[in-house]
Amino acid sequence: MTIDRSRIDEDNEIRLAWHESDLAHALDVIGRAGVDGEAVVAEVARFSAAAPSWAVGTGGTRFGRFPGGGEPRDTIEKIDDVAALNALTGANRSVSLHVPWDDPGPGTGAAALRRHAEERGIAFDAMNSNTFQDNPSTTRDGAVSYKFGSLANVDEGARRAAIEHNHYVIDLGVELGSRALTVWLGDGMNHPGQASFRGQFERVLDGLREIYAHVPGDWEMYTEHKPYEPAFYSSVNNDWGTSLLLAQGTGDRAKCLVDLGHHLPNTNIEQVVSRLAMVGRLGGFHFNDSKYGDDDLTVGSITPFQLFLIVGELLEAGRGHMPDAAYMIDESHNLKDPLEDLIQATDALQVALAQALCVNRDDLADAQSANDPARAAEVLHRGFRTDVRPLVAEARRRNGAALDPLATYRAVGYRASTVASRGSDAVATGL
Ligand code: RM4
Ligand code: MN
Ligand code: MN
Repeated sequence: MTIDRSRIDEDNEIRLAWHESDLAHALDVIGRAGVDGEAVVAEVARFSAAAPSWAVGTGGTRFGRFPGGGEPRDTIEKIDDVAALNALTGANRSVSLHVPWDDPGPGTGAAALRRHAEERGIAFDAMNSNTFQDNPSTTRDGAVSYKFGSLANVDEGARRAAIEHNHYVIDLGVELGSRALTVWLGDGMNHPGQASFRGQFERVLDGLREIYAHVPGDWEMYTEHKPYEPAFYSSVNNDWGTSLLLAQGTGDRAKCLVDLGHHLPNTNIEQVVSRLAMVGRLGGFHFNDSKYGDDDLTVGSITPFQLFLIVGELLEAGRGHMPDAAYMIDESHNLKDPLEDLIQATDALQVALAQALCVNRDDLADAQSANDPARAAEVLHRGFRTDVRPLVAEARRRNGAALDPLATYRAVGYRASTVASRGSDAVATGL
């Protein structure tokens, strides 16, 4: 199941005349701010964010899940959905797998996955291991349990199984052509006094070192922090400081991954990004938005100004370009069609990037040197309030994708066709 390029071109054709006049106007406006519009379009066109395999299906909460039908039934079909998404956005050129949810098993499964992805033009982004659930294949058929933690567990058998699982995920990633491993742990405490803070940290660090020893020389390993959930009193890797300690204690290619929903309320995430980039330890990003906690809502839907500032810090770190990092969208689509939500998330990311690129950084630096916060605010807001949508549409068009991806997605009837082929009760595996 794919979306033909010709169908996208056909739909673009209807919008082309208006697009061209909108684009000419936008280029004019930002040119007056001393920003090179062509460079903005080129940088947006270069950007890509991986789609997670677990987000092409409906998400849910612990109170329920309301799947919409036609969801991918296996990893091959998940790759098909990511390819369809990428055909429309031109900016989701890779998929991030979660193991064991996406484990192709022994034999030729991995090679078949890789071939299928190559045929669809999709690469494999960072691999995700899972030791926050008990799965027969990660717990030695139930001989151990992660109930009291994985790498932090006082039970040596559980720690060993968790390390071996991560080694397995790395080996699978090598077969697929991935270049990174993301380790997010559910380890922590639900009750004060349940364990030793220090003991848990030391055991996690030891475990990460053993996992890292298995990571190929051209790979990176990311530690992803999160303040709470599933552990509600304390997480072992609870904040960026701990994540940095773990990375620094592990090795040069151990870096930190920032998930935008994994911060306590009011955390200045753009400052966190600046700090980690400053010390060369910013390795990965999970984009989403939130109002209260790890809500996994649509990127840019609640705090677009914060997203703009975060992307601005990334550009600062990359001297005007998005630095090399594993960018991924980590959302849970509880109400929207997952692909529609991913289309909107990708668009929001591209919009934030274009807005941040529309900030005249020289003007900002001048305002900063002059201790002129009013002028600095003007410069920032000029970028943020620019209607960059024609520039983003143009970047998509140049990538052979859709001017208006949501409208085209609906026009081509992709979901109706997956419901027809996969069934109205097809539900994706995962969370
Ligand atoms: C976690 C975290 C991880 C993701 C899981 C499914 O909250 O964000 O990145 O792998 O959810
Ligand atoms: Mn995440
Ligand atoms: Mn999360």
